[in-house]
Amino acid sequence: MVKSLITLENEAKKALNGAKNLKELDGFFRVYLGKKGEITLLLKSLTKLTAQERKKQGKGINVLKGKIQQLFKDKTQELKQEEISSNAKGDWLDISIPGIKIKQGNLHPLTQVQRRAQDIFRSMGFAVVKGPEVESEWYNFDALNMPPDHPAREMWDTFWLKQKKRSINTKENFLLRTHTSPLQVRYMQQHNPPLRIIAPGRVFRYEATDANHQINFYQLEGLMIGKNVSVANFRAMIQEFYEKFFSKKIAIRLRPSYFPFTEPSFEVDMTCLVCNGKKCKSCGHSGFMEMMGAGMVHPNVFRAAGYNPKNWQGFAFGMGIDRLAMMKYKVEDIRLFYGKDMRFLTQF
Ligand code: FA5
Repeated sequence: MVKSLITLENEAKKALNGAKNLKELDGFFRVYLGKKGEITLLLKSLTKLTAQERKKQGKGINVLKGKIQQLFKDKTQELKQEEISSNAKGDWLDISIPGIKIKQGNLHPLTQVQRRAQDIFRSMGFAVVKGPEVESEWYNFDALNMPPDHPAREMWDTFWLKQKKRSINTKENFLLRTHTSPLQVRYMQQHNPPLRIIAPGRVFRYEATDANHQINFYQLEGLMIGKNVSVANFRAMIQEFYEKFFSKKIAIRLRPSYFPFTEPSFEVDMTCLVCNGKKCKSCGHSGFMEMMGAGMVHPNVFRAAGYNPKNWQGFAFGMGIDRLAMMKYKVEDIRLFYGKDMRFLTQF
């Protein structure tokens, strides 16, 4: 052994006493206790000795190592304490510490989709209007050509509201609106044609949920009335809307359908973008997603709103905003939008 253990101990103690701060203490650790430190190397060199020698020398070195480690620990504590009290005295500020990141929220994907759709319709000359979610039976059904005994009422599974005490003036029933179509009559009663409006909002249906049905979802109603507004205008307008919304060519189809408040009536489907038409659970294994109901406004709806159906004509449509969001973001299941999983909701 080149240095005696006593010399090494004295040297180490001197170096330890001389350390003025934690950085110097780090240096001390490297020289004596680190991987290539003197004490560590001494221990490693024991392998070259005979078993008897190793036992004799090893004990001494381990005792020394223990002593120096303890002294190192004490010194570290002492210097840390000193550093804390000197920082407090000197109003010290470490400007290199990274700041606390402020978490920024984001709009719900359905809100984003609704706003984007509104912007596109605004650019096409449509005004945005809103209406009540608790609606009267008259606006939700009667005014839309569905008197109380009309079988078409069955098309919408309805949440009726119980009224404990009716006011004297109203014999009306109320419900959670099943669609945004009541806004057609509400708006026409207050405004003269020609007109172009959209009415986005929440609607409610008492039905079972699945991959593309919710009990509470969002629709965007559209209404355009003029002297010569036709189905061709509707077809062109909706095609343009989809192309602006998806920023690419979209295949749509108009399917004959029935709504009491439009004649003729149709549903608009588009190729399912979740599976690109290959048929998946989101599109009910059809390759197409039903996006909206539409048609030419029925004369009885004009009458309910106080318009003369001989003078005016136009189209109306009601598109599902959730379905639009499913297609835009390729979301397989509508229910994900209503869950509380922030990992899902914050990625849009
Ligand atoms: C209606 O609600 C009509 N008021 C639409 C309309 C307006 C027709 C104006 C004619 C003129 P429907 O029930 O089909 O129609 O719903 C319209 C759209 O809402 C559907 O095409 C679909 O995109 C969406 N939708 C319907 N039910 C649900 C549901 N349970 N969950 C999510 N979206 C739905």
